[in-house]
Amino acid sequence: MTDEEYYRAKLAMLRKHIVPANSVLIVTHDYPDPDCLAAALGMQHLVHSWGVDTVQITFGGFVGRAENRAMIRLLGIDVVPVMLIDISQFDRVIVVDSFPGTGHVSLPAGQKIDVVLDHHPNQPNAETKFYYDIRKDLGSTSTLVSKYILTAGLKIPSRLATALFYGIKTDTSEISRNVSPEDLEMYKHLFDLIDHHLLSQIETPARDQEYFRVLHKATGELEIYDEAEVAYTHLGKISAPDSVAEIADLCSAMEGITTIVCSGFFNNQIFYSVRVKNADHNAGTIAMNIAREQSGFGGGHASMAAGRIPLRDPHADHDEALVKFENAFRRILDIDKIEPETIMEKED
Ligand SMILES: [Mn+2]
Repeated sequence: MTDEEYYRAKLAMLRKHIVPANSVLIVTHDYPDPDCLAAALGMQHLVHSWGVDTVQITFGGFVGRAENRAMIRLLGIDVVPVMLIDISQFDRVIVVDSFPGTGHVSLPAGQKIDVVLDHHPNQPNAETKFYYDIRKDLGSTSTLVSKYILTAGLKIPSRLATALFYGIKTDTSEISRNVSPEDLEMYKHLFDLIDHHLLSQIETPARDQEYFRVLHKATGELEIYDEAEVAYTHLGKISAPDSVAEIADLCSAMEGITTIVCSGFFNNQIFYSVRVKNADHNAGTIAMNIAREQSGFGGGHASMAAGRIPLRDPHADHDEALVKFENAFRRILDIDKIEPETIMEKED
């Protein structure tokens, strides 16, 4: 089977699970990132082309990161928080860039889902009733959706191309992590279609003062475990959970560090992100093991992963839960015997 035949067959199957329908709801993961927003926008384009009138994009949580807010505003992506949506009004439900039941999609328990498109290492089981295309080999869901759109013979308007390109770009760290030949192929294809001026505006957005407060906190709290090449920082109470991903990304640039963990309190949970630049370690496994020990949710890719741990008693001492969390990841990373230095101490 050629690549084209493969995608034609996949597209036909996908279509069969969606049409006929008058209305389709596309759900991204909570606190959406560029990849899931772009994949949703692409699916909206595709599903519209099948004659479906209403195609609404929705998400749980909110959009924290300034780049992602700029993306929604500048590309005019019409999104509505899931709490404002009556899901029963939609004929079909599509989930993009995540897998139901992993704790990252805000849908009511027992909600019927028709289609799931994802590239995370999630495993459907015998209970799985929906149609899925899970491509663990791809660096982004945007790549998969771009392939579908092109296979359908549709034109990709500049606004959509910009979204999909940015989705691939961010999920693969500019074609440097988790890249498959198809990611590269779509990245190159989309490059000629995007609005470069808009993209640069999205990538350098205006930032609120909170961003700089978080940055200050992140630097002040930064602990370095030199011999293990690990850095850790705790942001305290944060006003948007994607801050932990943002700071973890930023710390990835640090010389001499290969593993970064960042945590913060949000909504009576510890949110955390893990980044790994060393092929001997796997961020997804680390995030999953932390979650497992702490009865939370976690997982992801080899180089970037995340999780959250609900605090059982919201009135209890947050510090106690944090100590437990920190002990868990220190044990998992085998750095519990190493005395860390803060970045400020290291100066003198
Ligand atoms: Mn993704």
